[in-house]
Amino acid sequence: HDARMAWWREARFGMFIHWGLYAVPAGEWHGQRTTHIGEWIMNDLSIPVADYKQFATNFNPTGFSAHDIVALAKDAGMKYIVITSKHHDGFAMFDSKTDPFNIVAATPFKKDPLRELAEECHKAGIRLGFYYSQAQDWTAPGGAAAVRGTHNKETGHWDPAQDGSFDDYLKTKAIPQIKELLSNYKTAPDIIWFDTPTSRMTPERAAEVVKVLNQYPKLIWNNRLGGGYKGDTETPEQYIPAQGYPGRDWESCMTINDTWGYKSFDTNFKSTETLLRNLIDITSKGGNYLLNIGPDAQGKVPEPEVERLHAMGKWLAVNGEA
Ligand code: JFZ
Repeated sequence: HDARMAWWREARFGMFIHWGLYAVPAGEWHGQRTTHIGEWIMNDLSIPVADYKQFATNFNPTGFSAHDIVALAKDAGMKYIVITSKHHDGFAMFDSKTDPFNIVAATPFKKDPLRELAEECHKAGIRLGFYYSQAQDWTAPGGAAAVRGTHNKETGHWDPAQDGSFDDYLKTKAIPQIKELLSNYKTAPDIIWFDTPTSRMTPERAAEVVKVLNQYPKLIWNNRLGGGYKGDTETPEQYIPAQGYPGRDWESCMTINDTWGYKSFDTNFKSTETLLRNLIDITSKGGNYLLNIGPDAQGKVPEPEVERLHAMGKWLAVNGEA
């Protein structure tokens, strides 16, 4: 157990990347701007499944460079990257034979950015993790949706196309895609980062996922699988626990502005000074800092984010410990 966590404990600083189809609307749909985080736009504006899927026909992120992103992480002093392989919208950012709603099969881009990222990370000695939304899936029939607003009080759904059996969704989409993520690339990912289990992820269902995870003895996974599983890491979100988590590994994940997924009009970027203070505060309490960037629909990292990461790296080069 400890040997498996050794690299993670030394890492201290990682890059979270929220990148997906939501970068196309970038916070705005039919003239309406979401007031919430960008990657939730489908849910917050009740976008029908068919309309949301249409975004894929316009998703051609030719500006994406895995090389540049890994170089940016490295320059910032980050030791690992966790990228959204599928967020709550159900769109897979990887080559999936399980489901055609993915970046290779459904977009003009036709390439697998996670493959490129895995290769660049491997070359650069940067560890790689895949975020996977195991329970919420707003475009797959039977996928869960957190119950919000005017949506169905029991299922959270807002479109009949979302209706279906959660067990079927789990068996025919989520678990097969988790297997793909673990086996598609030359090396298995170092981390699977689950999120928002919802009440659907019962102990029995979560156990089916754990069976798969257990085939990868080096794999690290977080505390958001559900079903009572504690996982390897605590994941305080947007805050720094005053005392850390005695006896537990933990990682504060934070946005660099006020959204995870790209929103064209969110310019509320934290200062480099604030970001450095967060890093120092977190690491002094024994945790890791997972700081988010949100590439746009071209695959480009917003310039204010690039600037801040370089500035952090510069400060660390002078004042930090290698
Ligand atoms: C979740 C996602 O819904 C969100 O889109 C983003 O990916 C974020 C990293 O994770 O949001 C959460 C999850 C957990 C908490 C808050 C927001 N929490 O425990 O307070």
